[in-house]
Amino acid sequence: MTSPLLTRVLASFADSFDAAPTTVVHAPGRVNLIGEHTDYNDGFVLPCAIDYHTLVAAQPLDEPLVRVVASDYGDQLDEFRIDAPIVPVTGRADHAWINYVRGTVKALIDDGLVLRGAELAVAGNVPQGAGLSSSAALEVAIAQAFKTLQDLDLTQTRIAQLAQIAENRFVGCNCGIMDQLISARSTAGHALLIDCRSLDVSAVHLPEDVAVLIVHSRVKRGLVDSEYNTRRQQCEAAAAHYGVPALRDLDEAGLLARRGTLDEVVFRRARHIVTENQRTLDAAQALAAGDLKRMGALMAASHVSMRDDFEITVPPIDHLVEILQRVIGEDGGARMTGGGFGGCVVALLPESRIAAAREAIAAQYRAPSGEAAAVYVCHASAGAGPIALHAHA
Ligand code: GAF
Repeated sequence: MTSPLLTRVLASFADSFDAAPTTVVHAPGRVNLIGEHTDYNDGFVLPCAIDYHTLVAAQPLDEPLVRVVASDYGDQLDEFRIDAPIVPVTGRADHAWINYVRGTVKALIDDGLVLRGAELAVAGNVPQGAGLSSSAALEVAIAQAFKTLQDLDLTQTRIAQLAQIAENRFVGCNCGIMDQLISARSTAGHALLIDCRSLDVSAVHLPEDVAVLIVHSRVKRGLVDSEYNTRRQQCEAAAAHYGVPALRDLDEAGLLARRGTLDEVVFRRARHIVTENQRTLDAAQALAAGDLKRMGALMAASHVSMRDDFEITVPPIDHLVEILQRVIGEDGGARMTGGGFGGCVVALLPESRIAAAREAIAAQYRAPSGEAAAVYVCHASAGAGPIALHAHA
């Protein structure tokens, strides 16, 4: 956690509410190491939280009112009652952040929690629009703020579920549970193998001296919403064809044996999910064993599957992955990460290769807009929770 961010959220709170907060909480963004689009198929994912966060500074209010100020949006202020129906704001793109807050508060109330009013200041440094889950971090941070303020009986898993409900039902994005769950439950220094059906998690230690590199392609994730929903529908159609509750319940033998008249495109979508689930389980083992060669091979296969079967990569992203794979060789791996159609590439590589990776990207990559890629060296961060203010004074 960077203290400039803490300074900023405290200043925003003080300027807006003329007081010091009683509580500050954080929730991290995430990068997914492997297991793409498997979460809404009840499958497996292996993300880690990153050391880029959303902070919420908070104090309770006696009125049934939430007042929230967003430091990242010029200290825009939103105010809404919690004893009346909470409705989305529409029509202004620069107000989009408000619906993540309102949606999360509504999800908490709809879940039966008795909320008090609160004043909140929000500040974050998770790169926005990059596919690093800045929105999940905001939702989880808001839920965490109420949990901490009121000492609510709310597990971290329930926080993730309510944040997902906010995103699905209030914001209108039909995402799975991965982003919210890793933000709420991660362990520092570890990736998390998540079973998206049972929501069981197991922490997988990241090998020492291995860096998590995130490279933002600067390709805007233009088609992500419509194409994301299409992929979901295709996966559901495939599950219905095979007569299983979700593609999680299918293995490669079943996929081939019972293919029948299944449409070719839908078959390839299903093949990505079935093979990606197995790769994710294998990757958790490889990582735990420190076998970066195997991990790199699994990441490479994941990328090919996303490119050819799920068709969610774009040429600049494929190019970035190739550049990184050449630098890394057999000492790690690289693949696109996140929903697709732009956004970021993730690489695992020895720390000693970071400089070479940066040089290769600078020399060989430009986005179609002419922009250079942005490179972030990340450390696996702890999940959402309160910040001990005195430690940062
Ligand atoms: C987005 C979604 F929000 C996640 O739930 C997940 O499906 C991911 O795309 C693809 O793996 O981040």
